[in-house]
Amino acid sequence: MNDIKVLNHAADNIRILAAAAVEKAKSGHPGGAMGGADFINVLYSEYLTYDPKNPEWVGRDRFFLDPGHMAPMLYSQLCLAGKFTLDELAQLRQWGSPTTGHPEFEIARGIENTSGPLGQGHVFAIGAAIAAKFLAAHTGNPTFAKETIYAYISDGGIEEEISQGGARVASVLGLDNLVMFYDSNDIQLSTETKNVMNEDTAAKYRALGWEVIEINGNDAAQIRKAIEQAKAVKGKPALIIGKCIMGKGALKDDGSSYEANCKTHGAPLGGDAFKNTVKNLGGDPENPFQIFDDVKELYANRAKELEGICAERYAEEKAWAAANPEKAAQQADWFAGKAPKIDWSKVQQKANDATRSASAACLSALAEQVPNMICASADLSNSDKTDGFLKKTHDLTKDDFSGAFFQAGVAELTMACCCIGMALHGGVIPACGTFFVFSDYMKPAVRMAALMQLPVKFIWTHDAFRVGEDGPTHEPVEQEAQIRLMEKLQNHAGKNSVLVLRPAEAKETTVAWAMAMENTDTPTALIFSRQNINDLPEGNDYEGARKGAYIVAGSDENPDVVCVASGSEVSTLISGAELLRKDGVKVRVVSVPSEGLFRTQPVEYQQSVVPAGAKVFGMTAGLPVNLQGFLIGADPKSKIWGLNSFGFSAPYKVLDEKLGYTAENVYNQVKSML
Ligand SMILES: Cc1ncc(C[n+]2csc(CCOP(=O)(O)OP(=O)(O)O)c2C)c(N)n1
Ligand SMILES: [Mg+2]
Repeated sequence: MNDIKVLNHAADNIRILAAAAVEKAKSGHPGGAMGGADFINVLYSEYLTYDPKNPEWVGRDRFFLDPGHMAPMLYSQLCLAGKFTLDELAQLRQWGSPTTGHPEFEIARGIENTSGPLGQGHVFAIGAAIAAKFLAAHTGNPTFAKETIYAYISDGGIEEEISQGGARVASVLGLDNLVMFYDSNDIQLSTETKNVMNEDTAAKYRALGWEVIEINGNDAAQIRKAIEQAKAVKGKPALIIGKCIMGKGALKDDGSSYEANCKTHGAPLGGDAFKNTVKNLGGDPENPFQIFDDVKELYANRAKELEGICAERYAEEKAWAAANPEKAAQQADWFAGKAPKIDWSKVQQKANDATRSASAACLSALAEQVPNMICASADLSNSDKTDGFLKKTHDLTKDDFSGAFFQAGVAELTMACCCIGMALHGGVIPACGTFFVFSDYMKPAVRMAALMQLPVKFIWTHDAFRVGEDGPTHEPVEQEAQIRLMEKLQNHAGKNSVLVLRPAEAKETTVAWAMAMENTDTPTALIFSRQNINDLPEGNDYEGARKGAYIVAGSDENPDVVCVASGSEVSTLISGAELLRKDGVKVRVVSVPSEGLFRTQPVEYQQSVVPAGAKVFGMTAGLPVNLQGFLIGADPKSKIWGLNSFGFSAPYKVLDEKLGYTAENVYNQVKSML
């Protein structure tokens, strides 16, 4: 067992490094990092099981830092563990440096995730814990049952509403592989915590079914004991509430205490205060970027210890792999993130079906053919038709993770963050469904998935105002425009950050799902109709959807007008085209499941679908902006028929009539352009 004095010295070392990095950057958050140093040091020097030589090891423990602003603490810790150099730490927040502000994830460097948006990060950890349980049940590899997922949460994360959803899910699923540390330092960005929160957090989590352990979060012996206790808990998640001192060891320029002070939350300690603090913590203010000798030894010893621990775990894994060669090969593919092989010919679409039902047919095949897929719904499985998946499997439950359906309850952001956490864990393919209008509740998570290039599948049904009878609150109008903005935004790799697909009808839905499953490096959003939609004409080449937009079968050569739409509006255009043809108007109909994808095609292809100077008529059940890209370079008479307002309520056929989503209106609008 390590000497407590050495542990304290190491924690002081982390405090010095974190404060120094922020001081050098002239920006950042030293206070919380200094308070949490004792916990992270005990965790890394004695408990966190990972292979320093093989960061991708699937059976490793994982540490998720919810308050991303405490990145200086994690970077400093990872310096002690040899994952970053002191020079790299000294480049905190600088252009091109590996020590960014709020890092996302970089497994090679030991960063599973830090969440900038408070609250999401610990729910990513909950998702990872679900993935570990799922993999334990579905592979039988004993390593997954030995994983512990550690989450670190702060006052901000506890206050965020998502913590309610996360705590509920973790409890109901009995995630005893989850240990969460709450850095309860009574201070937040602009106030003391007592000004905004008077709950009894321990009682709250106990009421939610968690094991709660309360300690002094700056006492290494208490931290050690608490982690032991938390790891031993069976059948429920554990929360360690550590009372921590914000800015522990910090002194002001006059030498008085700078502890428990809001000002240390988000600014360098500054000048003499910094120097006094470093001295107080036993460092050299002139040369603060140092690792003490006894701390080096502590981590060298831990590295040796880990070698032994990993060797034992690898031996177990090897024995399992030898006995289960097929499963072992499959597991390797799962963690490589390969697109699964799927026989789509097994999907038989019914004629003129709603695309949500067509999606159910695809999900049914996926449940049978993709054994590492987890599908979720926020209590809408029979409406969003994720029940197509559910009917072929069963719910994940506390005592049984052999199923593959995650009932998230009515908590869309929680559900999305759990799915992100599953993807961060690796080895599984998560998908989640709800009504499109509630994508609003999920947008912050979609953004994180997009930023981190995680292939989560978002299934959104009831795609337009045609849910009218439910009332205006349930009618998406601006949602498609919002989510399509993410198609215009590129990720670090220079790819559209989200693939957004709104297929025109049932068979195109199959292709959309195939594209979603083949897309392994960004999230995919799938937007489906509630109502039935007429099939596209015989002979349609659905593979065109892979280019984002394509000419629908039955289109005329040398058209007078090019009509563009996505989703069910494509079939409205086809009906309108029939009327126009009676008048001798030549019409081309273009289905555009994704304009973002279309814009990545060679210009020649784009021009072959919508030639420059063409008269274009677009129809969208969302804001006109959804299709306005097609007006660029088009004949000036071109126009988009869309919705510019919301607030209607009626059966959908009446709304179609009233709002102009009819063949007759297509006819009238196009005629007025010619
Ligand atoms: C969703 C979200 N809202 C607001 C912020 C801005 N912010 C960063 S830290 C913080 C408060 C942090 O308080 P606490 O979590 O207690 O951290 P400590 O001050 O103890 O370091 C806020 C409001 C954020 N990062 N995420
Ligand atoms: Mg705090």
